[in-house]
Amino acid sequence: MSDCLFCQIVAGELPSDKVIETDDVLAFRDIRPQAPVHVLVIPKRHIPSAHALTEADQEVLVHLHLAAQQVAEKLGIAEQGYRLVTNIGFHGQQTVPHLHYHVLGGRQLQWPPG
Ligand code: DGP
Repeated sequence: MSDCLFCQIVAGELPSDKVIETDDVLAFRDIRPQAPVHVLVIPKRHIPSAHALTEADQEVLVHLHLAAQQVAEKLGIAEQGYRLVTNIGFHGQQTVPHLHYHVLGGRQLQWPPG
C-alpha cells in the first residue's frame, strides 16, 4: 500500500465521494468542505505538488484543468463563478503532498486569503 493518502484513494484502498473519474484524473469531495461545493481534483499519477510539474506533465495538467471545469459545470457553480486553488508546501499550507486543485464554490468567496 502506498503511504500517500491520495494514491490510496486512487487505488480504492480508501473510500471517496467521487464526482468525476477518467483514465488520468479523479475528482472527489473534500472531507472537510470549506464551501457548499468543495471538490479535490487530482492526477492519478503521483506528483507531489504543482511546483513539481515539468514539461513532461503537460498532458496531465491539461486533463486536470479540464476536469476542474467539468466539476464546476456538473455541480452547477460555473455560471456564478468559483475558485481553483492549489496549495504548495509549508507556507502554502499544503497538507497532502499529492498535487490537487481545490474547486470551491456555491457561496460568495472572500479575498485576500489569510
Ligand atoms: P491541502 O491542505 O491543500 O493539502 O488540502 C488537502 C485537503 O484534503 C484538505 O482540504 C482536506 C482533504 N482531505 C484530507 N484527507 C482526506 C480524505 O481522506 N478524504 C478526502 N475526501 N479529503 C481529504
